[in-house]
Amino acid sequence: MSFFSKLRQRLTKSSSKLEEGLEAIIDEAPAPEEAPADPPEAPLTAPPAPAQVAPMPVADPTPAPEPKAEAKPGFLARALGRTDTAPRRVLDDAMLESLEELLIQSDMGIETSLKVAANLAEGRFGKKLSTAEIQTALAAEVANIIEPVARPMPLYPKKPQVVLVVGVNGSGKTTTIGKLASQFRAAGKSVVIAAGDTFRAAAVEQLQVWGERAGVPVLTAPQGSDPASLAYEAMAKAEADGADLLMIDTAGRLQNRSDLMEELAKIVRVIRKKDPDAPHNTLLVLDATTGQNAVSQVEIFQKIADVSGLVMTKLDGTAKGGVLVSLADRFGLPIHAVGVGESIDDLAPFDPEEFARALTGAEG
Ligand SMILES: Nc1nc2c(ncn2[C@@H]2O[C@H](COP(=O)(O)OP(=O)(O)O)[C@@H](O)[C@H]2O)c(=O)[nH]1
Ligand SMILES: [Mg+2]
Repeated sequence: MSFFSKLRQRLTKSSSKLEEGLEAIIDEAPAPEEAPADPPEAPLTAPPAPAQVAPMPVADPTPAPEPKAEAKPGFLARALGRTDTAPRRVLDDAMLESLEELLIQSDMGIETSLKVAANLAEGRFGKKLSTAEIQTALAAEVANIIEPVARPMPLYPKKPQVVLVVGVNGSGKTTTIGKLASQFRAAGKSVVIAAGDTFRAAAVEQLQVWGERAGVPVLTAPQGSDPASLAYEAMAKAEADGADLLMIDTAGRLQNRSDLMEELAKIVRVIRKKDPDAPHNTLLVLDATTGQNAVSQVEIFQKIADVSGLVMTKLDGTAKGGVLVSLADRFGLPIHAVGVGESIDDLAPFDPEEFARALTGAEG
């Protein structure tokens, strides 16, 4: 299976949440379908007050199972390619507000959600839209925001190129290093890994497994020992081996921020003794399932490390994929890759168009 279809498949939690939300919004359309179809063309007689437009005894709108029945013709029609029969709703202020809420719920953040909704409304306000049309428009707006930050991790000719990997515990640093190492290896690069999370024995073992898989040497140090001296040794080994890349794993103990800051600063200090330009990349790994919490993680890590780019993991199985859009909009940091699973191939370059379509469930 191509990675693209895999991305789409893995992002279904986010896209189906958005799609269901959109269908619900369309279904909520004020009822007067029979009445004059186009309000602007209403007769010259005094228009009635629109207040009592839908006096039907509306059932509790949220958990009712029936609305599915109404949504079905639209779905079937779309499946048959008859998009013209899909349910539609006029984009008005109320609908726009519902859209904004839906985007906020998908973890896009308030500012970004308002911006995306406003841009979407431009040129469409007052028009009748179907779910599929909104999905396509949303995908285009999302792509606009994420396009400028979608950049692969820059590779410099310098050997070894040092990649420092930071992020909170459990965000996916070690796994991402394993995936990156094996992908670089497959691309013919030689790699050395430093298991700089000396705090957790499990992290070291985990890296050794990845290293074996990828055929990459993993330098380790006893639990609790100084990660900076390990980094220094690893730098020496990478130089001696003529390795293209040195990837340094780190601990993510944010509970003690000043300790972590000191630890990272020390690692940077010692590797700069060997190369004043190192680290050439400082990757911040973020877990998509933490949703908007990722925003504060970026703020914190920008203070304690010179973050040069982001990797977002665990986009599979979360309905919070929208957070990536909000990060792109807010920080403008390059997003190099996305993680969509636990195995070696589950790290993909960040393709903005594909991501936007997968996130929104838009066709194309
Ligand atoms: N589903 C999924 N799990 C991931 C992904 N990346 C990492 N994980 C899992 O998240 C957990 C924590 O990852 P780890 O690399 O140990 O995080 P670290 O503490 O930052 O080094 C592990 O169980 C990984 O298998 C991903 O993209 N998708
Ligand atoms: Mg780890």
